[in-house]
Amino acid sequence: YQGHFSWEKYLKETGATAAPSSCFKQSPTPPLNEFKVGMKLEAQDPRNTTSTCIATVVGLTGSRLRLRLDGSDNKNDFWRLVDSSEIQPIGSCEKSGGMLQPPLGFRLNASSWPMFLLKTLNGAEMAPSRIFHKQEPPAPEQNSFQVGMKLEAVDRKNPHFICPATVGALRGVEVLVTFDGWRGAFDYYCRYDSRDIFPVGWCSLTGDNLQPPGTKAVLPKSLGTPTEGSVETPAMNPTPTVGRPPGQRGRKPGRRKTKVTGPWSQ
Ligand code: MLZ
Repeated sequence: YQGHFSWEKYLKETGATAAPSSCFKQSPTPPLNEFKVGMKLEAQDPRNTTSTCIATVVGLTGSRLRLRLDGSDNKNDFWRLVDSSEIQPIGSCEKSGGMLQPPLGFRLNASSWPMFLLKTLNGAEMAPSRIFHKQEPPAPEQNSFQVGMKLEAVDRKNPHFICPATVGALRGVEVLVTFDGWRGAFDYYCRYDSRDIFPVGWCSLTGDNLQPPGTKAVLPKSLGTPTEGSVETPAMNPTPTVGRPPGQRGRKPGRRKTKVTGPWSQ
């Protein structure tokens, strides 16, 4: 589902180019997602990466799984690509001589972990090994992103969202991911071979829901206000800001209630 956002129009509008798929550590065709809600598997605890835990698939979105660690709460869900090396079939840990661990923040007494493990696995639907992907795609040899290139990226503050983004800067093996229309509020640096960044068109191939850009455009300093260095671009803002009482202009990121579409909409 693509909402109403069209990369084709947006790239024209912004005069920008898409980062070539050779820049990314992603497979050229997104990996097939054959998981089902309710299936259990082994996953690294994202808050304690030396632990292998039991996780349940609580949602599916494109080539990604929404996972919840058994024995944890529902406030710490995390998302993984189906070809992530951080997930594996149940039994893998034991095969390699390891022990399944309780998740960080296990809601019961630690002494009840062995019994909890038995019960959680008893009669569980285990994700079959054949639906796991043998390995992650290879990482490109070097960071070949360039400032200004467009991409799709996981919003790490709202990891269920994948959003249109622009390379804002390069720092060795790192890339500054800036989210279009959000004035820097969600930006982050990641390695060029991060699994959280995707080529333009990824979501339309996986069926993941690509969010439209926000409505705040960061303009060159010479055009922005001296204090903020950023203003709203009328051309990109569907709601006129003139005529509204002062102090009510624009919105704070994170408070938007309604979906907005720009001139790049279909
Ligand atoms: N709840 C927020 C989400 C913002 C997501 C921004 N992603 C770059 C809002 O809709 O305001």
